[in-house]
Amino acid sequence: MVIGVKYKILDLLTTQGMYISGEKLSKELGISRNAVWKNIKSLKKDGYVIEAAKSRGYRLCFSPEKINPQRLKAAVPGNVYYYVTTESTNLEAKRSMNTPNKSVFIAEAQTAGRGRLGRAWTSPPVCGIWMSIYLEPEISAQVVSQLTLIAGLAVSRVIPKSKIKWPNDVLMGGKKVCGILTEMSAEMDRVSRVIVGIGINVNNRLFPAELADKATSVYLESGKITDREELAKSVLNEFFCLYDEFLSEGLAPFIEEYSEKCATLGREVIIIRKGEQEAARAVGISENGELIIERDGIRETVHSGEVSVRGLLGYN
Ligand code: BT5
Repeated sequence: MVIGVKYKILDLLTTQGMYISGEKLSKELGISRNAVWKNIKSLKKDGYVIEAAKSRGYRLCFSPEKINPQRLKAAVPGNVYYYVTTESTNLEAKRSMNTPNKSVFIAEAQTAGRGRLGRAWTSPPVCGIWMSIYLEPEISAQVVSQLTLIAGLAVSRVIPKSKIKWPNDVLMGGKKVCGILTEMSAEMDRVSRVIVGIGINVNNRLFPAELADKATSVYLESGKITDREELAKSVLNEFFCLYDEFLSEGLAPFIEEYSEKCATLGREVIIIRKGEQEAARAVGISENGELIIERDGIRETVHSGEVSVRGLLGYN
């Protein structure tokens, strides 16, 4: 049996995260239906649980590389809530009740992973870190978006050779390896809960066609399989350490390091306001974590959501 084919089947099952027919697998890989079946059998022997349903095909239900929530707890001051599959860990954290501060919601797969502004986040099973950190900080609503920068810094400290694309992406080789979605609920400017969602592509070997030119994984950039549980632990240790310092000192102590890691600086950016686009140069990060831009010799700061960076992931 050709080892490569077996892992290609695993890639396809992992990337799709849903049923894929034997016919499609055989066509895509140029092998017979019988060879598909033999490889599936061999994957099952390795500990993968693959469900076969008549007329629908195969679906990956369990992979031996799963994260162990008890072990992850070592890096989490609150509770760990673990899901094999859920819609979105941000959603789970938001819906949760009586959750201790600094808890973590983590899933092997998300069926409706979310990005900003209603965009989708692709979260196939057992190859990434899809997690949300539940926080109850005593900070004003204006400061909450700074937690996105703190999370980005935590991730980029842990992933070698990574860069940050302001405000919420971590890049490797110029492509997106991690996205961050910070959400909050507040009453009268008093923040009651903040959810910092972090998605990291770790061992993904393939991406859907529409993401192929802008997404990457730690595996694709380093050529090495990474232990997701260890990586998640390192990110969480780093995050909670930065977070405590952030609560007492604010963002100021981190601006220098953030700026050094920030791939946005020195680039031409497009500012989008009320549908109008203007070009400017990104020159710095302010004490509040805003982007400082320069246009015709005049400097100003802009918030996230108003900026798109030319040459980095297109204009996305
Ligand atoms: C983000 O949004 O980058 C925030 C992503 C946050 C995901 C985490 S996973 C745990 C938690 N639970 C959730 O439901 N979400 C959080 P944004 O900047 O809007 O980027 C979204 C865009 O990135 C999409 O429109 C795609 O173009 C691209 N994209 C989608 N999935 C991707 C992936 N796995 N890797 C790289 N790029 C992706």
